[in-house]
Amino acid sequence: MSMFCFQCQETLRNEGCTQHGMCGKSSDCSNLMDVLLYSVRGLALAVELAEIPVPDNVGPHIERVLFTTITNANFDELRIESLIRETLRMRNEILHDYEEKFSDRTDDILFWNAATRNEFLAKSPTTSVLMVTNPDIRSMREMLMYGMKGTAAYAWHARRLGFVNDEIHQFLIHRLAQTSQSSHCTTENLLRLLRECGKTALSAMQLLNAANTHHFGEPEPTLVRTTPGTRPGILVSGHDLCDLEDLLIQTMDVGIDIYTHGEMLPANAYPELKKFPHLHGNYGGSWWRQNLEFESFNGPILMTSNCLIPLRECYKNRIFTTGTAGWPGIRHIPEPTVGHLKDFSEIIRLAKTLPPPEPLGIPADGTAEPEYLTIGFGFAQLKKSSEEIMAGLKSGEIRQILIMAGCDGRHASRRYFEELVKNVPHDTLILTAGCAKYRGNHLELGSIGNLPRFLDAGQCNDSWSILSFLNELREMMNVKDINALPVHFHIAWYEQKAVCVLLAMIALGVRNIHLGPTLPAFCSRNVLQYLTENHSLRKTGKIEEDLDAFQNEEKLLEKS
Ligand code: SF4
Ligand code: SF3
Repeated sequence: MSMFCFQCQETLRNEGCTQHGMCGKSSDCSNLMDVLLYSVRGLALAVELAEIPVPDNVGPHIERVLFTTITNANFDELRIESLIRETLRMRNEILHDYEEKFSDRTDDILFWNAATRNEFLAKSPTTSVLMVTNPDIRSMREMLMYGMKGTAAYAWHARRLGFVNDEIHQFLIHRLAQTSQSSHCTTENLLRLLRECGKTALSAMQLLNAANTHHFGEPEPTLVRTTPGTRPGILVSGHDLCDLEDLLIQTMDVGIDIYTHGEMLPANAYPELKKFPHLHGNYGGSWWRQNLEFESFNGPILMTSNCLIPLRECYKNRIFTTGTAGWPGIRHIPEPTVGHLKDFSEIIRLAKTLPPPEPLGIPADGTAEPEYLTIGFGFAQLKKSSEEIMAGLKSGEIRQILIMAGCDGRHASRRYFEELVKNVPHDTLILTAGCAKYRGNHLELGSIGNLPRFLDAGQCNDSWSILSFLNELREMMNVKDINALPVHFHIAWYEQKAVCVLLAMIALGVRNIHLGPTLPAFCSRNVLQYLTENHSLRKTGKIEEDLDAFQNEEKLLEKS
């Protein structure tokens, strides 16, 4: 069966995946996701038309659905099918309870029903992205959907820690409802909604930062060990710090160590997580290296969110998913009942029977010194360093700041970001967040004064820390906006959380963002032109030419 998906950077020929996903998603899975998103728009429209407060179960459900359809989160068709059923059930309940509000409506999105996989698949052609025939409207509507997916993912993690912002799920519901109706999908309205989405994305990142720092303390500069120990281990990947904490509690004094992978690396900087002596350190690099690194880890692996890639036989029997992550046939750790921890006992039992991890890329004879990564420059720490950074900028010791953040990916073209970090002048301070950090965090980049030159703010959602710090710096330096600071933005994007962060940056008025390694396939020519003309967004260029800008550009600090 054919499909259409163009939501991520690795989409086929930078146009769209049409037979199967380059990510490993089957066409059926992709088509079921289209139906799921259609169902969730219908649910949102039912809530709007019923003119009721958002029912308690609907807000979290919508977040879960949007997060589940993010690239590399969930490949399990049975889970997608059951989410469709659950969504239709919730919608039908509202239709039933507030029948009078729908008496004059005939919309398919409100009244269609189905129960079986075959019926869902039969429905899918009418729910495809391609049903919107105007390429500009399709482009903006999808960009909005991707921004909402990222926003929902961040809100989901915050909710798990008890932090909820009603305005975020109100936004998601209103906008899903609106964009289910073509009358609302005008250029003007969609542009407005995209700006609104950027602001909501910022709120979601701020909420998650509040949730994380409230529970786990402010991240602090930390050297994270990257060489494994001698005890069996469990490797935790994805973004969910709450899952990591539950696992750390359940593995106290049982003779095994816990390691982070990919986007879980920043967990090592939070005081309430690093206090566990068996949080040993980090193993490996960013998400796409899992098929190279999971084999030699030897122990169980827990995926708490994206990015999951097609599994290799050698670790298939020791990988688990939880939260919104899923893979067909792989054991999934369910949500706990209220007041309980997630039950990771099956993973722990398995870990005890398996050998310890093997070192990666260093001599295996145990003679090598442990290697470390430096992390822990979230907002509070950046703020603490702001006087020093301002003084450096004023004295010329720091000439400029490079923001190299976003996602990593497998294509060779991503070496651009590594080359950039390696070759920018030595008086450039580099700030990073998201898994793009793995393009620079292994390099010896030295320091400026007391500060490492490469400052890692954390996960992709911690881009909020970078943006808030720049705003702080702007105020301290008395310049009128962030664009007047000597800052260069080179953003690596891959999936929809990066789209959410990009919309947040645009909403803040950031200009001259270099986005790469390609521009999104979901942006039509006119939408790209709009972004170029109004926000000076551009594609990352040839590395030599882009580096020239660092040598030549003497940015004047405009006094406000
Ligand atoms: Fe293709 Fe990306 Fe969609 Fe996967 S998520 S099907 S790689 S566009
Ligand atoms: Fe990475 Fe998947 Fe985007 Fe959280 S984990 S930034 S790609």
